[in-house]
Amino acid sequence: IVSHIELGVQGMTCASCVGRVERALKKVDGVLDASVNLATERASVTYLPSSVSPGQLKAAIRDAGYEVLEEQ
Ligand code: 9UX
Repeated sequence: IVSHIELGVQGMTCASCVGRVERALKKVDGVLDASVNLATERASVTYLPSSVSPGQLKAAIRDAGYEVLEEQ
C-alpha cells in the first residue's frame, strides 16, 4: 500500500531550501518520493504507511529547520 500526503511548509525563501526539505524527506525510511514547490509552499510526499507516519514526515521537515502546516 502506498500513501500520499500534501503538507504546507513555511520558511522556505530560496531554491536551496526546497532541496533541503526534499532531501530531508527522501532520506526517511519509507519515503518513496518527495517534491517541494517553493511558490505554493507545499510538499508532496509518496510513502509507505507501514514504514512511516505523517507525524514522522512532519518531524523530518521541522528537524530540517522549517515549519509545517496542517495536512493539505
Ligand atoms: Mo537559501 Mo533556505 O540561501 O534555508 S537555503 S534561504
